[in-house]
Amino acid sequence: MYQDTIAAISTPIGEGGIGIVRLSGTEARPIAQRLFPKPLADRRLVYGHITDPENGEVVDEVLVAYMEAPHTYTREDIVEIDCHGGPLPLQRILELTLRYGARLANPGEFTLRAFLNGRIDLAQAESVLDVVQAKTQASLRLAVQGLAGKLSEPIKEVRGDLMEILAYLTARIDFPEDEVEEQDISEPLQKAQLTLQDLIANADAGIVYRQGVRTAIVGRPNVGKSSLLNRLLRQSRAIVTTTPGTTRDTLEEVVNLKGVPFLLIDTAGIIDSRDEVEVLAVERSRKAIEQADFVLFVLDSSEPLTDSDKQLIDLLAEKTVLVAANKCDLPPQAENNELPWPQVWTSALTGEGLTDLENGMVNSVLGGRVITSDTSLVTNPRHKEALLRAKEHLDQAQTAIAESLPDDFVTIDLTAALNALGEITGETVTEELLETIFSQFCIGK
Ligand SMILES: Nc1nc2c(ncn2[C@@H]2O[C@H](COP(=O)(O)OP(=O)(O)OP(=O)(O)O)[C@@H](O)[C@H]2O)c(=O)[nH]1
Ligand SMILES: [Mg+2]
Repeated sequence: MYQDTIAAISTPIGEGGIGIVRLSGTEARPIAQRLFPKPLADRRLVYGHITDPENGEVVDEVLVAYMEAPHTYTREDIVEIDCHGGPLPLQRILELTLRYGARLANPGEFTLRAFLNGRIDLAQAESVLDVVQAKTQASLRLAVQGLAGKLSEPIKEVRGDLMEILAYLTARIDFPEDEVEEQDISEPLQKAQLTLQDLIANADAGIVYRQGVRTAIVGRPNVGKSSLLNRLLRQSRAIVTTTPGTTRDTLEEVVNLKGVPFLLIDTAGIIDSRDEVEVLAVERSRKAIEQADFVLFVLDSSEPLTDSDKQLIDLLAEKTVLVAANKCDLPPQAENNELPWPQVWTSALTGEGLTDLENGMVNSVLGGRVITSDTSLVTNPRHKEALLRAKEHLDQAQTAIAESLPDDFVTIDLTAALNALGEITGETVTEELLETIFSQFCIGK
């Protein structure tokens, strides 16, 4: 089924120093040799020229590497043609490989083959994309650990333990009591529950590292939202003036705070308004709040709370919020302290409190969890969801045991838990799920 040979341009579109056309499959080498007649040896880089066999025209000067199966990215024969990194040489070489029998690869198909041929599991395959898309050093480190199979290890261990319990219960159902030696299953089950619980507890932090945090900076006009954004970015990105209503268009910038990628969204100050442009701007701010994972609510600490502030507070009810009581260089107003969220004092003017602000933001989104350099975390919402399902089934199995229900009740839940875990590592996975996962890759990966 996966015997056809695929080809794709594996480097980004555009101009670059080099570009790579990659081939994978049993015909990879014969196809390459049609365009590149010099002998290819396993894992040798050979210098020469790609020529069009039809007219003998030289297409580009190249280096060609042949890697023999099974010790390759896909576990199939692979040929990589390094040519000059321009759209034309890459396109011409790709076309020639297609002319001589290769098929254009689907998105992520090289990695899909690595999975289907058993070189990596599904979680590792997904980590490939995380490595490519990593936003900070910390997210890269977690992705590389995932690629190395660090996340899959505990999951495979739990699956192994559950399979043993299941085998024992099945034997007990199939054979008369006295033929199967009594075993305690509650304890190994509890161990599995704890492992899953640990993974789930840290998953939100992991997801934050992988995906970043959409952060809306909101507050009424003129409190210093844009000034704080500039401080966090350490550059004058947003326009700051003494006139309320300066920011009208939403502005987005990424900043890395302690390895956590924050996508900062500066919004227009919210105030009731009849001016048409301002009404639009306010609408955009509301949307920004709705879509945000996290809200930085900026107040002017030198003034009492106004109706606009209170109106905003109502919009923030369901959100994770950090309050920045800004303009703390001016004489304070005591009554600002009654808000139901953590608060830091800042001055965008002097820079005071900026470290507190950054720490506060990181703590708010990581829930105070400390991530050491060798922690490996669940970083993918799909994995977290499957873990939650698996955990729920284990809880039910444990209840069935406690209530001395017949073994079948336990085995049904154990099987369901096994399947849920198998969706993470790929032992139990549907065509649709594979399709969804690999369609996120680009062609050539
Ligand atoms: N004293 C003092 N002034 C500040 C501070 N932060 C901002 N300002 C001043 O407040 C005014 C408004 O700042 P902006 O950053 O434009 O405020 P904003 O919330 O983005 O305003 P809009 O875009 O109009 O909603 C400017 O004159 C800033 O220099 C601060 O911490 N202390
Ligand atoms: Mg502004």
